[in-house]
Amino acid sequence: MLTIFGGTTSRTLHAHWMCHELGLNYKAELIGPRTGETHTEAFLEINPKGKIPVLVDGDLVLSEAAAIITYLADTYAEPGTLVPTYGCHDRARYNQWLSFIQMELDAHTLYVIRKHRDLQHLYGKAPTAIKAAIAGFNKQVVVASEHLRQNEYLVGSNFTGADLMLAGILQWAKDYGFELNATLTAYTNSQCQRPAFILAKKLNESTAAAT
Ligand SMILES: N[C@@H](CCC(=O)N[C@@H](CS)C(=O)NCC(=O)O)C(=O)O
Repeated sequence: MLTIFGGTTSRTLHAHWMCHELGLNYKAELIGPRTGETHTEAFLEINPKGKIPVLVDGDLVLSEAAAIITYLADTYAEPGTLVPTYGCHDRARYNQWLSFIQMELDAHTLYVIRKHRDLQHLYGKAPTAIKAAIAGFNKQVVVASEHLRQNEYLVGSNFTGADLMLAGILQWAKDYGFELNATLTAYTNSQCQRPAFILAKKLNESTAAAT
């Protein structure tokens, strides 16, 4: 039985969303961040990072949202759907978008805002870093917007894990008060109407442990 650990956050939503796109029968262990649940002895044995999401599929234990969604699509999707097949240019472009989304729109920007504004009681206040993070996000997101002005999807002519990650991140940005332009708003609204997103979001938010 496949299990996904983690609920309530944008990154855990990515993992649940991909499971729902694939119609997988899986177990959702909706543990939340900063609840103590990610630092129990049992969970640290699964993921010593003490972080969610984590996927367990037989002998495989995988953390990192981008790696999880890509593994799921590689393993359980019809070849060439949800993730481009290995060895083609679209696969390289898919990897490029995933790295870009994780680094430029998450780690360097939204996550800095999360840590030093929303969680400043844990990580400290850093107004200059927040200012730079907001500017950085606004600058980098234009790259995605320009691409989507001319293309329906990030890679090729179908929805892939890259769209799943970007739409999830843009939702997070909206929740943080970023104003998305018309292209990004239409794109996000369209991806978030997918039945798999609606089901996964409901599941991801269904724990009382939201922080
Ligand atoms: N690079 C990881 C980041 C995972 C991460 O930071 N997860 C946060 C929640 S979104 C977490 O588990 N925090 C645990 C805690 O602080 O207890 C990914 O993309 O999956």
